[in-house]
Amino acid sequence: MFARYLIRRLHVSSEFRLRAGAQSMPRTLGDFHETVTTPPQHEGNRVRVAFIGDPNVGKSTIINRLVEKDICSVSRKPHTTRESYDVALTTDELQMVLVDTPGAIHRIHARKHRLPSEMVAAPGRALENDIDVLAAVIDASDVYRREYLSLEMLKLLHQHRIEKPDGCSILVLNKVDAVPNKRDLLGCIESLCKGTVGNQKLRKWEVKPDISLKEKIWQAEERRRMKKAANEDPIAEERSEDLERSSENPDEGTYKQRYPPRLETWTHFERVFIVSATKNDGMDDLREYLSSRAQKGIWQYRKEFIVKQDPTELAESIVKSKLLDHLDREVPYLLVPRVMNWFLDDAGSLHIDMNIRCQTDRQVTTTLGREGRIIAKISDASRQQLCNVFGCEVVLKLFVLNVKSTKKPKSDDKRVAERSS
Ligand SMILES: Nc1nc2c(ncn2[C@@H]2O[C@H](COP(=O)(O)OP(=O)(O)OP(=O)(O)O)[C@@H](O)[C@H]2O)c(=O)[nH]1
Ligand SMILES: [Mg+2]
Repeated sequence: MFARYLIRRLHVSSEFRLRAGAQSMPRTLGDFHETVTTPPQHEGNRVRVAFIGDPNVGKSTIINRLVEKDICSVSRKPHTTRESYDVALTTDELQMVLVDTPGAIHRIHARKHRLPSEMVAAPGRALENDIDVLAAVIDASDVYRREYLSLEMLKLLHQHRIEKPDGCSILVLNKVDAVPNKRDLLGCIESLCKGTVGNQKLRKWEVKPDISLKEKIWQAEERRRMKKAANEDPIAEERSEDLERSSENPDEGTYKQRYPPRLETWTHFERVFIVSATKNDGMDDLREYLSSRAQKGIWQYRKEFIVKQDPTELAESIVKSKLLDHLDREVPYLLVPRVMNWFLDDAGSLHIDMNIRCQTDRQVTTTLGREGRIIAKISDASRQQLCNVFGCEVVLKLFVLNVKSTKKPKSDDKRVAERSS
């Protein structure tokens, strides 16, 4: 037991040493405001890039890989990013500001899943702020959506073209590690760009006449995978139900017949990138291209700036992403982490007390898990990421409580999960 504790402690400490020389997040609100409010004097090369795409396509993961820090919150569930914010990658000569945005969704979808309306407007609002390059991210492993651009995406691409005529847009096909047959990607690009990239016609690719046996096997696997995912993801649930119905009742047609890929294409993409953010494949090319789009100008942020989220908001979004990763179905969407206490001690360790606000006792028990096992995992994973982001030791206390409880709050009413390094 003690050995395991020691190993964990050593592991965390070695991470600090590795990152000691690197830029780290401001650890207090005062430091953060100073970085954001003091105007930069530096003139150099600068570029602003916004990442847009359907929910869960990997926008935040791509930004994390580009800046080589786990700043943006990522989870396996959709709607992890709730608002747009800037993340900067600054070197001596260049400042690249990357804008993470929530998944582009229709307001009806937002209403159905009780998502705030600001989330629908956020990607459009991000484009109002002088975006040089608009990166449209597609999940190449999603066979149902990888061949067309949603209407929301097209609206954003049009908006960008109007607001920044001298800007450009690029297509980023992500998650290629999860595409069994890489040849399929050619067909995807063909239909997404209508065969035109950088004002040049691409070679006409052949469309395969029939589905091969391999593809059929893969589709069966995909169906099984989606059924499993349906327990966690409301979008997957809808899709898997449709898939199930279409295979049972041939009269209803296949999924693709019922929801034919709409021919929504964009012929103004300047470049296409095929990447895998988790495997870090193709990210150097993408970073290099984005750097090449930089132009001379006054930097938007100071050199020390990393992310336009105050430290408490950042900590809350990290814990929220771990709740999404560890809890099933809609429960984690309903939970609200709130920082109650934030304190940097003389030894440089950060002490964070956070409430996880639930609406019912059932949510409290689900979040805690049997003998507090789930909350312990959430707490460990959150603390680990907080240590990396803030570059210091973090003592995190999570309090899971029902805010609607009529019982008088007593100290032992608060169920506590505490993990500290
Ligand atoms: N296999 C694979 N998974 C990936 C890749 N990139 C991201 N993911 C996974 O996709 C899931 C969603 O990633 P996010 O970065 O949160 O996606 P997002 O587009 O920011 O999602 P929202 O903020 O919810 O719109 C996570 O589980 C990632 O680990 C990739 O290249 N390959
Ligand atoms: Mg995101």
